Amino acid sequence: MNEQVDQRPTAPPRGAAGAILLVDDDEMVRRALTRVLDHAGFAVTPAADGEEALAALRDGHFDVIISDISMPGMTGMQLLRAVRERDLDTPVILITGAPTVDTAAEAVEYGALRYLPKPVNMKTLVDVVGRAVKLQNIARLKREAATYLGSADKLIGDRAGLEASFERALLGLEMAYQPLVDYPARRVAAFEALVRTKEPTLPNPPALISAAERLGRVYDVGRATRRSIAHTLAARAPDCDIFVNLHPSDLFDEALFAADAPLTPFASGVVLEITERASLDDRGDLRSRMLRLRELGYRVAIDDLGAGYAGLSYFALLSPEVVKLDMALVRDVHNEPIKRKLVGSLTALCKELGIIVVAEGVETAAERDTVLELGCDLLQGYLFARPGPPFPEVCW
Ligand code: G
Ligand code: MN
Repeated sequence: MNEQVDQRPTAPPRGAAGAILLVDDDEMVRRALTRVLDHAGFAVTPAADGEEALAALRDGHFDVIISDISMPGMTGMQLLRAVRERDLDTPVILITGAPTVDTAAEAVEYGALRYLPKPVNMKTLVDVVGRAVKLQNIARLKREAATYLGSADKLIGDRAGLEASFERALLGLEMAYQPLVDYPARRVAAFEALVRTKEPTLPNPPALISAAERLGRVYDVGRATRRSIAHTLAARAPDCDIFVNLHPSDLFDEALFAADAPLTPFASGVVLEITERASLDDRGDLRSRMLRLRELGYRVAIDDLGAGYAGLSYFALLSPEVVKLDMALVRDVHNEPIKRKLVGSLTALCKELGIIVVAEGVETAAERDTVLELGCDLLQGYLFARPGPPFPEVCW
């Protein structure tokens, strides 16, 4: 354990980096980890077993829980389940002396943020815990945002004729493009491709997606839009990225990954947007799928941040390069102190994690100036251009 001495970062004020609950039945491990985390500025509460941990959780707030998996009495996995019954957000990091693929998979399935083998590399631990504290802060702000904005409407459609409407809509799909601008540089950084339909019964993307979900045809929409986008891609400026919306379940469509898939040749210029409005159910291999997308050259954005109900697992699993703040957060941000604070804090935290922040739905100069002042990197909205045929001019 001597290695840890050299790896201690310069110490911030005691406890300022976050409150950690550390659960391990091995006193030596408890002491060693506490010492390192304490030096890194975390306030550590040690617990010798699951019961003690749950008692500590009843009494206090913790930003992150670190737990051994195999302990007498309650296991780390059982503790994780008990924690999740009451709280969906607090990141849990599990550590184990006997790592297996099965326990790793189970840990992630139950919502552990990370799974670390013993002996724990102290630098990794400090990094992972620091990141987890930030994710926990993002989760808390997101919940505040969702509460403040009210939850999105649920779409209710009529089953009759849905299939026929859907087929017509699919045949008449078109893509509209809207610029994302680097305003200070007066530069178009990217275009988002937005699906449009000519079918009056399914007039907008949410209606189309909802129909596709009910018919089990979500992949068909994704494949059709990606085909259409690929036709347009060659016509864009070379340094201009394209943002493409994916339904979370498209991540499980093998057609997305194929070498001859329409977007594959353009992957390094494509950012895949995954909305927070729909739930992302990990079918077990999402991590490896995300890796495959990165290997193909894609980057990933979380879309509509603040509007969805997605938990931390979104961030942990997707590791986005970009986040797009929901336009409800941007609307009147200059007049609403709570929105201003949420946008400022979310932007600052994301940027600390190296994530590019896009403000969506910018409609006025006042909104533009405020989101720029709050640190957003790229701006999108009617103020600059409405979505249109490739490629709309920007109104600076
Ligand atoms: O969920 P997603 O962010 O992909 O959807 C963006 C939607 O918002 C598109 O349908 C687009 O037409 C719309 N949109 C884009 N810019 C603005 C804007 O400035 N104001 C409003 N109200 N809608 C916008
Ligand atoms: Mn989008």
